[in-house]
Amino acid sequence: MKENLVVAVVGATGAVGREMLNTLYTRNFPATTVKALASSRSAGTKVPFGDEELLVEELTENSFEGVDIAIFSAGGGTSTKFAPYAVKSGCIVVDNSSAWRMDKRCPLIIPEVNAHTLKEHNGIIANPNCSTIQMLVALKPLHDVAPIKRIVVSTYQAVSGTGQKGIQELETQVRKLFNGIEPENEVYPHRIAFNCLPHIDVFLDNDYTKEEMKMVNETNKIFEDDSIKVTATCVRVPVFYSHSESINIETTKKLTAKEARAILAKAEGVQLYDNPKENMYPLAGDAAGEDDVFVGRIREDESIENGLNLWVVADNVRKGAALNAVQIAEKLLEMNLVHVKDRNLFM
Ligand code: NAP
Ligand code: 3JN
Repeated sequence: MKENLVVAVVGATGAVGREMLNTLYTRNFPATTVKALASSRSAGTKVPFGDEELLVEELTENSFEGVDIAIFSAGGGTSTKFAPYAVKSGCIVVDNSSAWRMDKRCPLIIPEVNAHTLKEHNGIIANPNCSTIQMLVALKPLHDVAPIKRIVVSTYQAVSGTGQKGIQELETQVRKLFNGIEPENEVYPHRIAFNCLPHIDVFLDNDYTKEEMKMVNETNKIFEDDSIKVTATCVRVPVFYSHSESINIETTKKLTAKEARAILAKAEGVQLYDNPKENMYPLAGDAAGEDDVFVGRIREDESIENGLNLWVVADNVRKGAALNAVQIAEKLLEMNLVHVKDRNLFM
């Protein structure tokens, strides 16, 4: 393993960046130096790192000199512009945005699902969308036993998926409503407090949202199979942390609910939480702050021959973003892959 490892967190002041620092610290990631980078707006401020604080520096094209691994969560525009400079400096990028996810040169990684494709990396490794990550952590062990033909998913996504401003908007609206004041909407197109919005990210020409199509395209890339049919409806709900998903799968051979439970009980990164008679099923409130993906409500779909329904919940900021990214960085170390083959590939 490389000695004196230097890690940078780009977007360190954001909801994901802060969780990334927390995750690096609590998992004892073997970095000798951690750099906190953000825009000029927050340069000079401090962010917590365990018992210490890190001084936030402004992200520039020269920020990556001497940095081994940079974990980006500062939006697609920042990743598109700055990840190539990082690679040019010999730094490996783990990117949380959608900027590089569908680029053929960039592996799209969920460590429990497709870590083997990490060895093909060219300097930029993409972290999938949070909704894709939790869905595929739960489905991969089933797919290995009974290959999946079709997925129908509806999501119930927490406001932390929109970052600090989403959290703030829900809190402000709830406070105002309880004080008899009609709140304004600044972040979402409609009131999110006491409401559900079937609208995450922008609408595309096919009337799906970009978030919905991310789930489709990322699933095909990660499962390395474009023949798997996926259709998604993504909904923002007034929950602070953890996305919930209702997932229906059609498999190529029969998998009973009992068999599925037995498979998921042993699966890496999964906690089976499925005892309806005791009112036991995964809840957003319980998954918040946890690392695992929780699965319950497993039932055979009685409307088709080989189908299952599942309810899947995970902390979107942790497994959906920060934790998955740090796990990718851990795998890079474990697989001895902390080197860039061609520094100019993305310039
Ligand atoms: P957030 O709370 O709004 O934080 C945004 C962060 O990006 C802040 O640290 C901000 O720094 C920084 N930033 C913005 N523009 C910048 C620039 N030009 N140069 C340098 N830093 C800049 O958002 P978040 O929830 O943490 O999400 C951040 C990004 O992570 C998202 O845009 C998305 O791409 C990705 N994300 C991915 C997932 C996933 O599903 N895997 C989930 C959530 C988010 P300042 O303090 O200086 O403004
Ligand atoms: O809304 C959510 O729950 C997840 C949001 C993810 C997100 C937010 C802003 C920009 C992304 C993402 O990861 O796909 C992006 C992006 O396109 O980078």
